[in-house]
Amino acid sequence: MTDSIKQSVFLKALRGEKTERTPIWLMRQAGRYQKTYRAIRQEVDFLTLCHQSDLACQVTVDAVDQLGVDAGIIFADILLPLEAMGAGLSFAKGEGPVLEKPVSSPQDVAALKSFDVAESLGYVFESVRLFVNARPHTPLIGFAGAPFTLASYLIEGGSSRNFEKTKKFMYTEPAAFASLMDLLAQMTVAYLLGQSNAGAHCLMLFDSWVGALSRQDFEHYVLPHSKKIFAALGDGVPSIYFGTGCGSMLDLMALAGSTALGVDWRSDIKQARAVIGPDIPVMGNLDPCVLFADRSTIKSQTDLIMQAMQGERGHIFNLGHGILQHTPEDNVKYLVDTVKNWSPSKVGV
Ligand code: 1CP
Repeated sequence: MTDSIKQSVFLKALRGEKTERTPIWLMRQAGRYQKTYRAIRQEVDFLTLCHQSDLACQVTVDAVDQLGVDAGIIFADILLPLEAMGAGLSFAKGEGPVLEKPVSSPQDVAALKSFDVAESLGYVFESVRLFVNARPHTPLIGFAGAPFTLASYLIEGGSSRNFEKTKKFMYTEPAAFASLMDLLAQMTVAYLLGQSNAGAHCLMLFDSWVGALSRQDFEHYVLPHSKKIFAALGDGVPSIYFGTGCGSMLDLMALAGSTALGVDWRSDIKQARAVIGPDIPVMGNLDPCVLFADRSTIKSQTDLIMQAMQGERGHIFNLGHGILQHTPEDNVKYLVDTVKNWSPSKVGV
């Protein structure tokens, strides 16, 4: 790792060190809200874009260059490993993901392939290597989906609102559910370590839908697997654990062993920090829908978060979830500039 990366505001904040300003990057900073991304997507479909390392690197670089953010996140998707497991992934036009062979029985779990990550997902490692060469002074985040969130796509066969099938399977087939979570956890560790070996400077675990569970169920069915993952990643590379709707379980998530925690906009960031404790850096947490508002609203909502975290070490600014498709591009850039130039004296200006 170069010295400029080690001393970057992003990695310093992840170490809980004092920084000259608050670092910022944005979940889904590369995506359909961008003109350049849409132009590339006119030519290739989404999975092809993920599979072609040079293109995936290009959209990662475009987001970093256009926004001036403090970290890149490699362009990929949490569902790619499910494709490698033989679940049959496709993206129907204008709709969400479709898994052609959903898991609905213990036999289906037993039939899932464990696989060699380098062979099946080597194209993601190559995208990482290409980015690190292209932007040697920009920290890069590698990522994976967490077992519960991946299991929900496998069991539901796609996106879901209430996770009925997932929870039914979890409650009625606890042994098969646990072995599914185990398999996903093992695969996730290999996949994340592959990304850090390829040069990623930070690893993020997206447990986007775990907030659908009660506290008790999170603790019983999920937390042991998250703990195993972060323990296996070791201390060599910093990590971020993120979920949405997790306000009632942040104290439990803090036990998983990640370096930092991401929180969504439903939580008050200062209260979240109080629950998590001062030693775990916190990432967040502007409502992505604020970016549909006028600039004075974006500024005042940003001020609230910045003021709440003023003087605190270990804050990384982000949205509380990914940038939405129809977000005005200029507003995203305005947010990044606002955070980078923020000072207490400019509040309300
Ligand atoms: O048509 C398109 O171009 C596809 C839109 C798109 C994009 C831009 C999808 C489909 N995935 C992505 C990229 C992506 N996905 C990134 C890129 C890096 C960046 O942040 O810039 C990342 C980190 C993800 C991760 C991801 N994919 C998550 C976890 C984060 C989150 O949003 O909670 C999830 C849940 C997915 C699943 C997914 N991928 C795409 C869709 C439409 C969905 C389904 C979301 C749902 O179930 O509601």
